[in-house]
Amino acid sequence: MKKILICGAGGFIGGHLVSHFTKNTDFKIVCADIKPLNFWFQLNDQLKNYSCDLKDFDNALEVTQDVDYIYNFACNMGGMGFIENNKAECMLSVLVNTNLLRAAHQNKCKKYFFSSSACVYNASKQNDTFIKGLKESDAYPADPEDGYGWEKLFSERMCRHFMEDYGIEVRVARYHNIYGPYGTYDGGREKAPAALCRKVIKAKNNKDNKIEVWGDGKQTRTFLYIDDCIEGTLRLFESDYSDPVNIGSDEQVSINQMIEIIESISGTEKLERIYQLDKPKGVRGRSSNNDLVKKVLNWSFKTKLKDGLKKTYDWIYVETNKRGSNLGKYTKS
Ligand code: GDC
Repeated sequence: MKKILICGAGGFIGGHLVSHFTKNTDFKIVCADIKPLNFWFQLNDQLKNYSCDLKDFDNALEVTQDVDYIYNFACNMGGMGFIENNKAECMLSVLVNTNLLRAAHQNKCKKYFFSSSACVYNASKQNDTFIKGLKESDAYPADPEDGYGWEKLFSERMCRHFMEDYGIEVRVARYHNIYGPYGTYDGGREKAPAALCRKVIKAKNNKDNKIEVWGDGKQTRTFLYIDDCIEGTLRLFESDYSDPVNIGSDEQVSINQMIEIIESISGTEKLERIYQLDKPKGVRGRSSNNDLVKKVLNWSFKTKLKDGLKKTYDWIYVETNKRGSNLGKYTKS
């Protein structure tokens, strides 16, 4: 039986992948995450679960023992509020990926998946709202998001060189703002879909009729629902395509448009928007070009933003109304 290691298994995407594999597979699954086990979003206590820091090479060596395939989602990350204010912490994730690649080589693992990000793309191509989708080649000449984006771009290249020099098969996905249930929705690391669902729920519960929005709300993004992300990730892993590829939706919306969708899901009146121009905004416009992923993986997203947001909103609604929930509260790096 082949053995798969999922690093970052206590986080959002890693947790969903573990859940997928435990329902649908004959593989033996091993999980690792820096967080204490009680902070994992989806913990399966039937599996071997390591709570350890992969910035330490000895830990990387231990968790990769007898492993055939590795999925690496482990990094210090979050939405704009986190990555803009924690650049050194984000860049230190380079140690996780580097240690895992070295350990994979030493322990003769066969295939390695790296979760990269749309934050690798050249900033000058993202200065307008409603831009054309970013093609994979738009990562160069390099001018990625400061801190977090540089780490992702560097680690992509580290993967490539481990493949060229040591023969480890690598797969690299550039994720475009993945959202859905069992992810962070408060505490400072949350991305816009979860943050705005939480804010609308709070406004509704408190009947205060207004929400705070970072920036002027005209900035655009594409958001990919977690189930589509997992499907694209699996398809990429099984493919023979080893260069980085976008895993994203191309349903580009402004933040204001996303708020309208969330308002209609919540059944509230139009809320007054307090635009906070001094908050972290990131690039002005970002969208995924999906020509390459369609060609090499025959993959496309299926979930419309309004449908994915409904599932996300409903989950956050229940979570925020639960007492004593720890979900989304993990802030230690
Ligand atoms: O945080 P994020 O989802 O990350 O923000 C998208 C836009 O939404 C930003 O312009 C932000 O200012 C705006 N925004 C408005 N209100 C709020 O309450 C809010 N909270 C948040 N968080 N944002 C708000 C992300 C990275 C990820 C990942 C993806 C890949 O950048 O943070 O780590 O790599 O990109 O696509 P975003 O899309 O800028």
